[in-house]
Amino acid sequence: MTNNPLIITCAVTGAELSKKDTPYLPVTPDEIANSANYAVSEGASIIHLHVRDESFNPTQRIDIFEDVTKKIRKKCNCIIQYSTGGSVGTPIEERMAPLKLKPDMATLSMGTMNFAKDIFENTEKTIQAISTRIKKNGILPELEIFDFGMLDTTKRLLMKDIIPQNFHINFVLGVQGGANANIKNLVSLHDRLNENQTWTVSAIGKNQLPLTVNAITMGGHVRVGFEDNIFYNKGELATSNAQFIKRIVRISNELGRNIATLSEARKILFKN
Ligand code: KMH
Ligand code: ZN
Repeated sequence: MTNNPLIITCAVTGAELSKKDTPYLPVTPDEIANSANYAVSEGASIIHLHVRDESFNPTQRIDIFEDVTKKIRKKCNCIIQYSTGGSVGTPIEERMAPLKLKPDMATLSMGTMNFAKDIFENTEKTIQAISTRIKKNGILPELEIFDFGMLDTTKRLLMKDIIPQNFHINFVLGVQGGANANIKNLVSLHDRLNENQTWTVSAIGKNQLPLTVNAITMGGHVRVGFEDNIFYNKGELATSNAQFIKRIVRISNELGRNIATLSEARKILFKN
């Protein structure tokens, strides 16, 4: 077991679900900020942020990101990580627009893939454009690795100086079109990282719990929340994001791994 404290990310709402999937999904600015605050109060230190417009559809509108960010900052201290993936089909300029607000972190997806029935487009040109914007605004990128080849792309683009040297990795496993969410895949992906590389696992649906628990024992970090999973147990909807955080905190403590405070999380990720 590692003595590296566990950083918990909460992916509060995502871009793919609606209240039809679960009535507990936060979609208004107040709901998202309250849900983030509750998650942070239970032990999350990173909030992975997507926002919704007035019709509750996913949007990358700057004014809404600004509003939600202000609301979260008023309620609690945490690392705010903006999505640059948006939802499938969001034009690239829109995806990057909120980076102007200089969040602490932002996602950078490392390749084009099938995403359920759609295509999530991240050509080298797109990756370079988002990465340039991330660098320009002094933001720490979290590289979203949905499949094995995306780690090869990461190495290649690092050599070409297209992505910054300091980044966090998130293995997002179980999206239809990407690598399956199983322990063999997690271990193989992890084996390919440099020794000091920080990483998180996100797993879709019922695999969220087993994969995050494995990451705790492997020295990685975890992401939980409605973006990836809406069920607390089989057939039982979670009623809040905080419910997932509480469970991870309890399990991690039982396994003898402390939860990172915000300043510990900052030190681990930002190396300062
Ligand atoms: N909504 C997905 C298409 C990210 O946040 O950058 C992309 C996604 C990754 O959620
Ligand atoms: Zn996301």
